[in-house]
Amino acid sequence: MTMQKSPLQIARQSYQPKMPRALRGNLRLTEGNKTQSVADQDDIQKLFPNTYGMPVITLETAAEVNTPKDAINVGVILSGGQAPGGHNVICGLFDGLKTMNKDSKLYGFLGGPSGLIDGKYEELTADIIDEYRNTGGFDIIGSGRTKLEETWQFDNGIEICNHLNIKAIVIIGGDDSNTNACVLAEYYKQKGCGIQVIGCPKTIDGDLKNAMIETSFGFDTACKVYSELIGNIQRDANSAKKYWHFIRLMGRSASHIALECALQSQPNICLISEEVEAKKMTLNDIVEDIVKVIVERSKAGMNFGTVLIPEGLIEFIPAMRVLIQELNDLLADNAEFAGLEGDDAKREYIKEKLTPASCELYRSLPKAIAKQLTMDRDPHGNVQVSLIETEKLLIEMVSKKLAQLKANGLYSGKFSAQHHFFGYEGRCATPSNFDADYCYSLGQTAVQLIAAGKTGYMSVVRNLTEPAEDWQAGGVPITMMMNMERRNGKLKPVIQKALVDLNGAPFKYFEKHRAAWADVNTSYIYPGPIQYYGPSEVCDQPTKTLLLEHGKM
Ligand code: FBP
Repeated sequence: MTMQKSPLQIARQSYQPKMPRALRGNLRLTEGNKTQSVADQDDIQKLFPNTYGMPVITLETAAEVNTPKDAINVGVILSGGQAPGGHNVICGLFDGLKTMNKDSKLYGFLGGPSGLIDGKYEELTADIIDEYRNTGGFDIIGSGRTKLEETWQFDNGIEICNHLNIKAIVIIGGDDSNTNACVLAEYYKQKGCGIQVIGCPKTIDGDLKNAMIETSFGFDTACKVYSELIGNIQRDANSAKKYWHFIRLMGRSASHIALECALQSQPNICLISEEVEAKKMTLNDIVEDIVKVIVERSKAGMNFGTVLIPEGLIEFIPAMRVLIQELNDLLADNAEFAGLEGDDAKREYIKEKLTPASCELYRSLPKAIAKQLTMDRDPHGNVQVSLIETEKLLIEMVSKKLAQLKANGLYSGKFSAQHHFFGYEGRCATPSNFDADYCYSLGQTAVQLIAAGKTGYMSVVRNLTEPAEDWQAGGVPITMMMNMERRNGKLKPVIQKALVDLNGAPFKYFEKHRAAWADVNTSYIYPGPIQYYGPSEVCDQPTKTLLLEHGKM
C-alpha cells in the first residue's frame, strides 16, 4: 500500500538543502592548535588520555582533486527527545558517504542507543532515505533514552560493528549523549578496535551551545512552531479580550525556548528561570509580579494577556529546589512509600519526613501540584519537569491573590485564565529551511571527519547567521567542551550545559523591552506559520537568539 502524503510532504521530498561552499567539490581539512577543556583540564585529560587536546578542524574548498576513497560502513544512532532535522542529518550522512564511494553503507541502530547494545539495526538504502528527506520526527530508525556508559555496552557495540564491518558510529544527541559519545570514542581508541565515534548537536532545548557550537538543531523549528501558536493565542486574546493565557513551554532546565518565543511574539509576560534564580525569587514574588501586570492592564479594561513560563521554572525557585532535592532523596528506591495506599497516606508520610521549611512549602502548594512533585523520577533520579503543571499552579495562586486584592478594593477587573503546554507540538514539525539545511550539512560534515579518520569529535557548522553558502564546517573535539560536575553524588566529566546568560544579548534585549510588552499598548507580534517557499527574509531567517548573539539585531 502506498502511503498517502500531503502536498507539502510531496514538495518537501524534493527540496534540496542549501549547502555551504566549504562542503562542495574538492575539500581540504586543516587542523588548528592543540585544545583544552573549558575547565578542570587535569581531570579531563586524565580521563581522556587518547582523545584530549586534539585540534579544531576546519573544512575548506581545495584546488587539488581529492583522491578516491575506500568504501566505508557507518552506523547512526538517534538519542533522546525528537528534534526537527534529525532525518536530514541522516540524509546528509547517506549522500556524503555515497558520493565518496557508492559502495559505502549506512546502518541505522534502532530505538536509540539500545539498538547498538542489543544489535538491532537496519541498512538505510536510497529508497528508505528518500522517504524521509526534509521530514520531521525520528521515526526513520526511532530514538531512545538508554544511557551508553557501561563497558559491557561498549563491548557489545564492538561486536555488532565488527559483524557489519562498521568503521564509525555517529551519535545524534544532546549534551549527555555527546558526553557518552566522547566516553565511547575514548574507550574504542584505547582498545585500538578501529571504531571512530562522531557526535552531532541535537536538542530543541537549545542548551547545547558554546564558543564552538552556535546552536543545536531543532531549536529553530520548535521555537517557530510555538511562536506561531503563541501569536495565534495572542490574536484570540486581543479579539475576545476575556482570557489570560498561561503558556508553559518545553526546554527542560534552560529557558532558551521561552526567551526565543518571547522575542518572536512579544507577550505581556515571560518568566526566565535563570533570572528567578539569580534574584533568589520566591513563588510569591513571581505571583506578585504577574499580578501587578494584570491589575495595571485591568485598569484600562484589558482583562486579557499572555504569560510564557519555561518548563523548568519550579527548579529555579530556591526554596522549591530544596524541596525537590529533599523529595528526590526521600523517594529514591523507597519501597515503604511505594507500598502506601492512597494519596492522603502518601502526603502524610512525606510531610513527616520533610524539614520544617520544605514541609511548609509542600503544604502551601495545591494538592495536585504537590502530588506531581512526588511522581516517578527519570532515569537520573530527577523529577520530570515536563509533568509538573506550573501553569496551573500559577493560575491558582494568581487567582487567589487577585481575590484578596478585590476584597480589599484594590482590584476591580475580571480574571479568567486558560492554560496551555507546548512541547510535543513542535518536536517533530517539518524542519524549517534553516534546520533542514543545517542538519544536512552536519551530516555531510560528519562524513568528512570520518573519512579523515577522526574520532571523539562533534560535527559543527558555524557562521549560521550568514547565508548557507558562507557557513563554515568542521569538527570540534568533544573533550574541549567538558568540565567536571557532580551527578548523582559523583564527580563526572560532562559537556557544560548552556543556560540563559543574563548578560547575553538575547536576555538584555528582552529585559529592555519587556515593560513595553506588558503595557496596555498592545505590542504582540503574530509570527504566523513556518514558510518553506518564498522570499528568503520569510523562509530562511535564523532565530532571534542567534541574530542577537551575533550582533545582527
Ligand atoms: P532532549 O533533547 O534533551 O532529549 O530533551 C528534549 C525534551 O523535549 C525536553 O524539552 C523535555 O523536558 C523532554 O524532552 C521530555 O521528555 P520525554 O520525551 O521523555 O517526554
